[in-house]
Amino acid sequence: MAANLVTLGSLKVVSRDDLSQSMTGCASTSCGSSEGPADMDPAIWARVKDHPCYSEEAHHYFARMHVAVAPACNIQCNYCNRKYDCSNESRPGVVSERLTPDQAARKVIAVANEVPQLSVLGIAGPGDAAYDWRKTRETFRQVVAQIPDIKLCLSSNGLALPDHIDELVEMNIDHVTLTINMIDPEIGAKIYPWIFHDHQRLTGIEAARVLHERQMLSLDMLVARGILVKVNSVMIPGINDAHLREVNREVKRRGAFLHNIMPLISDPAHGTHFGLTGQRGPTAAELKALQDDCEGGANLMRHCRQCRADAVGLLGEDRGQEFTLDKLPETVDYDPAAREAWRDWVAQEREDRRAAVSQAVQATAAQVAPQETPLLVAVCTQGGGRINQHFGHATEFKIYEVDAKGVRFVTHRRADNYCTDGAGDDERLARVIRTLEGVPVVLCARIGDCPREALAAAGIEAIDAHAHDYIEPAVAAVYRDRRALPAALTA
Ligand code: CLF
Ligand code: SF4
Repeated sequence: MAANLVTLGSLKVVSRDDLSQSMTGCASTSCGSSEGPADMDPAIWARVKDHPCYSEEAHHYFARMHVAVAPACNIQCNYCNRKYDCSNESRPGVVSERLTPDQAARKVIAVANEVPQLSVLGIAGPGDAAYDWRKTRETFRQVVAQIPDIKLCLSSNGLALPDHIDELVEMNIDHVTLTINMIDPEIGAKIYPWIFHDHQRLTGIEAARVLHERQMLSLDMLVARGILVKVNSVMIPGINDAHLREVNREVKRRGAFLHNIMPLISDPAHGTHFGLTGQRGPTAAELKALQDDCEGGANLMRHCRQCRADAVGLLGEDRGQEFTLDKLPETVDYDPAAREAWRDWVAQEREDRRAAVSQAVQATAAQVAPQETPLLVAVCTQGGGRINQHFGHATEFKIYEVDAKGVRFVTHRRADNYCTDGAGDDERLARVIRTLEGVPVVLCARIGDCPREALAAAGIEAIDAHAHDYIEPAVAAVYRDRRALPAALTA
């Protein structure tokens, strides 16, 4: 690769030549690990390594897209109102346009040609992918006929899923998300006003009991067939927040691969029951406390972005507006070249990154006392596992925690980008500073003097000396700078 910057899709990445220089520069730095091949069975790793939701590491490199082909739903959740016309909202159930399976297949192929990071096609509504099964099945069938290596993923409330389990297996659907918010129907009755099952509409405790039984049946059937199951739970303070610990234990016992505890999104403007009745969502601290409390149970996903049902791109970015129906060609043929080149590049990149991480872990363990307190570090990145975004362009910050044991991804925090049309916006900067509360360091590819000074005045150090380095080694280097023992004590 001759050029310093390689452009693959919309993502600019540093070339391998520059990588070596960058590695030399940070060879003594490093970090801890996201889950990777060292942390799991190789056969499982092979199935999740390119799935941005099932592997935190993969979400730096690979993209998912959702196609909104399944509008019908068989239950009502008190946090859901499926709107179709708001392209600015990012939350499950919201889409700009519904698609037929034919339109969806055309869109997937157009995206695959333009977004080489694409590895997963998910159907996550805007209703229930298993209830609206004929459209889900037809979409998957058409796409796989043209892109055989794309991973198929679906999301369901579990009520109708047992009816289609054999077809799921036949279609090689390897990843299924079940939304399970309770294992106690008394609690379920506060979340679900009704369900439609077996030609009947059920309400109250009876509805929640049937839903619970079908969800457990779905989980058991999927696990028995070797399909990887991620359980999504919506954390609803005062209703199921404490109960989700039991949910975590139970889904682990039954063989779920991952548990993703998400915050309730509740706003009267969304028109949901919870929004209109003042039910609040959890604070970031409440969510983290619950997630931390569940450590040791089912493995937790912490990098979920609560995607729209028509999201396109890396998690945290949404390129859906580039691929609306009016912009799609009438006919499109799949060209695998870009996706193949991307996977080759990622394979090499992963090896380099792991070597850097390993060195960094050793350096940190050797130089920092184990009892040193952890440090939170915010990172500006546009993917690729590198610090490669200007501070002013960041619309979210990835938050890492580092101590002598390593570097761990904790969460992301959203913010409005400080720079718009080439100029900084002081009000936005004030909001960014509030977003970074409790995080004393931000790493970015570049930052101007004004925002750097404003951050410093708020007690946040902005560092751009690690531009284009791997994230974890850079985070570890910052930690060592702050916490390393005097050299005489480590000799
Ligand atoms: Fe889509 Fe869900 Fe498949 Fe991912 S999303 S169907 S598992 S491909 Fe991912 Fe989005 Fe979170 Fe879902 S970040 S909302 S967990
Ligand atoms: Fe909405 Fe999904 Fe609940 Fe159906 S299952 S009501 S689509 S959130």
